[in-house]
Amino acid sequence: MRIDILSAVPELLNSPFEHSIMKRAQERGLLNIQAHSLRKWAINKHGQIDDYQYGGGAGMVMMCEPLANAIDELQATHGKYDEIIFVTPDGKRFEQKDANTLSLKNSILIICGHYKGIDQRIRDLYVTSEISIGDYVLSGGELAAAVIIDAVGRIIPGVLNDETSALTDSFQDNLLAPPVYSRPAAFRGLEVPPVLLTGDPKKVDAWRQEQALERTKTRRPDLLK
Ligand code: 6GU
Repeated sequence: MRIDILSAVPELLNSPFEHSIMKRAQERGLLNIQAHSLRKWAINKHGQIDDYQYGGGAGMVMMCEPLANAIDELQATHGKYDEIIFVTPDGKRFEQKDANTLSLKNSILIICGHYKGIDQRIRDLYVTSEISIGDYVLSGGELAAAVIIDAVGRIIPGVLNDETSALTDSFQDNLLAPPVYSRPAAFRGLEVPPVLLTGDPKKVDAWRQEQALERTKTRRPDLLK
């Protein structure tokens, strides 16, 4: 999968994909992530990409031309994107099922907004999906883009070593994950639940299922409806 990102601050995206699972996905050729500076398509020598908003009011708006020229050039070079995503707090809230759907695409462009957002006409003309990562406001879309790319990248087939492990994540079956333990069997007076030491996979599975349900009931009852 190819993922391009358009950003006024691409430096924010330097580290998130250089470690651990995202690094492996790229090394295996399963994921190609490229962050592009919008300033490359600035309207003048000063690097201008934003301007005052019509109608007045505080906050700058990211202009049409830099974004349109950037998208046109990227699509002329790499082909049409399957999705052009704008990350914005007024978008539809991102959930595991959205990550699952995106993980099957061949190419995605993510536009990161800053300031008051981007000119509405770019949303009308180019954007195919508008995504928020939760009900709070970030200072820019870059961290949201990184969250989405991580959630999508790790479930691309072949990225995780243990193919089953993504299936037991919290949310894949609308249940939170059960508690996990490692050595030692006793730590500061707390013991690992004896069922996990029985070596009986049926009992272990039943216990995990019950714990997952219990956690979900107390922490996220909305998931059970
Ligand atoms: Cl996608 N962008 C910004 N700026 N803030 C957010 C967000 C996105 N999702 C939640 N808050």
